[in-house]
Amino acid sequence: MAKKSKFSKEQYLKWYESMLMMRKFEEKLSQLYIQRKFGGFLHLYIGQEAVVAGAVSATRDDDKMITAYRCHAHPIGRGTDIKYMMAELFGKTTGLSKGKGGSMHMFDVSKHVYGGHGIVGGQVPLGTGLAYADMYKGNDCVTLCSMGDGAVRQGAFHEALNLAATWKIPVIYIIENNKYAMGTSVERTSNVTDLYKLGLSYDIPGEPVDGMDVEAVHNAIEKAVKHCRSGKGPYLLEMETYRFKGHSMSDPRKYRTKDEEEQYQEDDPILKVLNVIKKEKYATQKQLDAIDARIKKEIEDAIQFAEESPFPEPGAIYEEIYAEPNYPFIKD
Ligand SMILES: Cc1ncc(C[n+]2csc(CCOP(=O)(O)OP(=O)(O)O)c2C)c(N)n1
Ligand SMILES: [Mg+2]
Repeated sequence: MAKKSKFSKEQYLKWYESMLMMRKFEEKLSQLYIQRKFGGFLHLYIGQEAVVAGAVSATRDDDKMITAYRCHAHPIGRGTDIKYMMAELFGKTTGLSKGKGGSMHMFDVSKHVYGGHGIVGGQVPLGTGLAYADMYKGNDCVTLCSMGDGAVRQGAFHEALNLAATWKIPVIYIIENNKYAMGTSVERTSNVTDLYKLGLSYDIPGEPVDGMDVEAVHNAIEKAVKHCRSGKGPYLLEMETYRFKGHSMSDPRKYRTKDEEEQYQEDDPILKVLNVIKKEKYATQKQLDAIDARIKKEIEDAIQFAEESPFPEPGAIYEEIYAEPNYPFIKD
């Protein structure tokens, strides 16, 4: 008899709704972008949704998340209201960062999501610092610091890992290996293509994970969290995943074949979750249709909210550039 999954019906439905929202939200964004409803860059996470969904289910709400510019799924996974994200994309004052951040800088500190960073690898020392702050304050939070396969070739990544291991900082480095950095394959950037091994020279344990399978992601993060919370220092996970769309909206994808793309489409992480829901009869077709309709309506409402919101006054460009020093965690 097949082994029963340790995950409940509720967990499966939660994963499904959250991942479907990530997907539908971004599919809509790509239409809106082509219609020039907003500008700037747009990098879609489509195909990689299981990584965020599994990370969210295996962590506490007060554990921090930080990532690169492919950053719409992280706040959605944490439950950020998408109307504030849509307004951010539209450059409106009601956006998460008052319209000044845009697609690449989705921050929602109330949900412990710290962006959204455009400099490749820039978030790795920052994430290490977030985790260090928690350690300094004496709580047992961990930080999930995500990055792409391209970011691991940056010096800052290696410096951060060295410090985290030396000081036993509670940070989980999540390398989302989607096989390409823009159009450059992992193989073209280094002899070391097993990215989970990159922490080993700093004594950081690392593992490869099937990043297209939300259960596998959850289990791996759960194990890494246990390690970090118990004071053993950092952990590194290589999520093997794939982005179904181009690097950004202007990418003809000439560096990979149609065959390769189709092969990964068969591994769609949302379809896998849906198949379990159907097989285990966790929801009827009517209930699934209701989830679909709910998501569609929420997205339409978010667009309306964004369109009806005001643009910032021109002078706002000078506001919130510098912050007053405020170090609440420094003890006398
Ligand atoms: C320091 C720096 N160098 C170059 C770039 C240009 N750039 C933007 S995205 C990118 C590729 C990064 O790929 P990866 O880390 O694999 O992340 P993915 O886009 O696949 O999620 C590059 C080189 C940049 N933003 N920052
Ligand atoms: Mg990549």
